[in-house]
Amino acid sequence: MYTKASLFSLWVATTSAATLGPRQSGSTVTVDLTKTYQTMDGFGTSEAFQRAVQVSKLTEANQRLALDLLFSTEKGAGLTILRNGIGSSPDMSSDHMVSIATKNPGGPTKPLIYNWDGSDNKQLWITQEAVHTYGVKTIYADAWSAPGYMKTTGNDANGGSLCGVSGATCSSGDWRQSYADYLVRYIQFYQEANVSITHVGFLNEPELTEGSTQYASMRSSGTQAADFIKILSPTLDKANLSHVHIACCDAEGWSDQVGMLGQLKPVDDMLGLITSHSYTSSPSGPMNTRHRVWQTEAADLNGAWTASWSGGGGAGEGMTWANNIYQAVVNSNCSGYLYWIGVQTGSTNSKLVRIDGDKVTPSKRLWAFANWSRFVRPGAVRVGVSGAPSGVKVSAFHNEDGAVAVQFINGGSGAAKVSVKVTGGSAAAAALSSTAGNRLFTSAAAAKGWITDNTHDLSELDGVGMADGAASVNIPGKAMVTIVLTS
Ligand SMILES: *[C@@H]1O[C@H](CO)[C@@H](O)[C@H](O)[C@H]1NC(C)=O
Ligand SMILES: *[C@@H]1O[C@H](CO)[C@@H](O)[C@H](O)[C@H]1NC(C)=O
Ligand SMILES: *[C@@H]1O[C@H](CO)[C@@H](O)[C@H](O)[C@H]1NC(C)=O
Ligand SMILES: *[C@H]1O[C@H](CO)[C@@H](O)[C@H](O)[C@H]1NC(C)=O
Repeated sequence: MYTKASLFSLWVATTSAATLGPRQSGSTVTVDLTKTYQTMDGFGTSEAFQRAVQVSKLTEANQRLALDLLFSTEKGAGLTILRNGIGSSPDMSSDHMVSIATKNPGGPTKPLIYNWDGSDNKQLWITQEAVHTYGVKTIYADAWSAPGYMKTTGNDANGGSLCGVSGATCSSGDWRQSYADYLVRYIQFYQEANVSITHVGFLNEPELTEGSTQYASMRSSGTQAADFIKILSPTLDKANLSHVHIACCDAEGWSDQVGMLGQLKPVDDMLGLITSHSYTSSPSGPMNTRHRVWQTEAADLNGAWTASWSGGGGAGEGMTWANNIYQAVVNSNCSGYLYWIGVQTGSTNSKLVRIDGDKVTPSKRLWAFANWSRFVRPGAVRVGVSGAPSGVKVSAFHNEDGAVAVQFINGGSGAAKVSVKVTGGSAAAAALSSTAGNRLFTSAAAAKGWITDNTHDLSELDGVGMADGAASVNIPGKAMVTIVLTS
C-alpha cells in the first residue's frame, strides 16, 4: 500500500502545481534553530550481567552481526552510549558480575587486593569493539554495589549499605575511601586496555529493600550518596581522572530520583550526571537540575518476545519505544536514553536483539532506537519545532555537522502530509561562531527521509521533495519517519 513509486508520484504531483503553498503540501512544520534545549549524549544499552559472555559465544559472523546491529550507523542502531556493570560479586556463578577485588584485605585501611582478569565478563571486549570499531565515545561504568566486605550486611547482594555513610556504622570501620579507590582502579584497568571511561556510577536502584534482590544491590538515600561522592570526587582528581563524570543514582523510577535531588545539593559541584530508570515511574517532565540527565534503564522485562512495530500498543512494540524515547527526550529533557540489554538469549523483551540458538534477531525496538540514534548524534542540540498536524509527534535536533534531523511519530492510522522548513540558521551560526566552528546551517538544500513501520526497518524514504527551502514528506499512519535536512 505504501511504495516508493506512489510517494514519488505524489511528490511530482505536488511540485507541478503552480505554487507550492502550505495548503497543497499539508501542514507546515517549522524548525527554529535559535530556540535551543538540551545537548544530546545519545542512545545506548548494556551487556552487563554476563550478557556480553553470551554474545562472545556466538560464531564470529554472528558476533559481528550482533555488534553491527547495536553500534553500526549503516547496519544497525548506531548506539553511542554503553553502560557497563562494575562487578561486586565474589564469583561468576549464574549471571554474577565478578568483583575486581574479591577478598577482604582485612580492613578499610589495608590496600585492596586486585584480581583483574582482563575480561570483565567480556564487557572489556564489547567496549573495545564499541570504541575502536564503531567510534563510541561515551562509556558509563556503573557499580550495582560495593563488594560485600565493604557493607553493613557483608553481602554484595540483597541490599545493605556502604559502611561509613551516615546511618551505616560498621565495626570494621569506614569503607568509603576503599570503595572510591576500587572504582578508580576499575577505570584504570580499562585505561590500561586503551578504553576511556567517561562516566562512573556507584549505585543501581538504591531504593530496593533487602530481600527483594538476589543480585548485587546496595541501598542509599540521596544523603548517603552525597556522603560517598564527597570522597569519590577528590579520589578521581588525585588519580588524574577529574574528567570522568560522577553519575547518580540510577533510581528504579523517575519520581524516586527526583526525590533524591535535594539531598544531593551539597555535592552538586562534584556531580556530572543525573541518572534514572523507568520501572516504577517513567520520565514525567524535566528534573530540577543543571546537570545532564539520562534515562539509563528501561525495558519490557517480562513480555514474550515480539519483533512487531505496531499492533495493540504492547509494551514490547517498536512504536511504544519510539514514543517512550520521545517522552524522555522531548518532554523530560533527557540527554541520553538507554535500553536495559542490547543482545541476550531468552524469550522476553528485556533486550533489543535476541540470540536464539545460532540465530541473531533484531526487534523493532532496536529500529525505534535506530530512528533516533542514527540521526541525533552526540553533541546534537534539541531545537524548537512547531506546526505538526494533530496526532503526530515531532522533535528536531541540530547536529554538530550542521544537519538538522526531524522525527515524526504518526500515532494515527491515516497518512499525514507535511512540509518541513528550517529557520534561524544564520542567527544560530552567528551565536555559535565563537564556540563551535561548524554546526553551520544556511538554507535547506537537500533532504533525505527514513521510515520505520510494520513493514519497513528504517528504509530510506523515496519521494522526499525539496522546493523553496522546504522538504515535503508523506508520513504514513502508525509510522516513525525521520527527515534529515542539510544546507
Ligand atoms: C594500547 O595502545 C598502545 C599504543 O597505541 C599499544 O601499544 C598497546 O598495545 C595497546 N594496549 C592494548 C591492551 O590494546
Ligand atoms: C593526566 O591526564 C592528562 C589528560 O587527561 C594527561 O595529558 C597527563 O599526562 C596525565 N598526567 C598524569 C600524571 O598521568
Ligand atoms: C535541561 O537540561 C539542561 C542540562 O542538560 C539544563 O541546563 C536545563 O536547565 C534543563 N531544562 C529544563 C527545562 O529543566
Ligand atoms: C526506523 O524504524 C523502522 C521501523 O522498524 C525501520 O524500518 C527503519 O529501518 C528504522 N530506521 C533507521 C534509520 O534505523
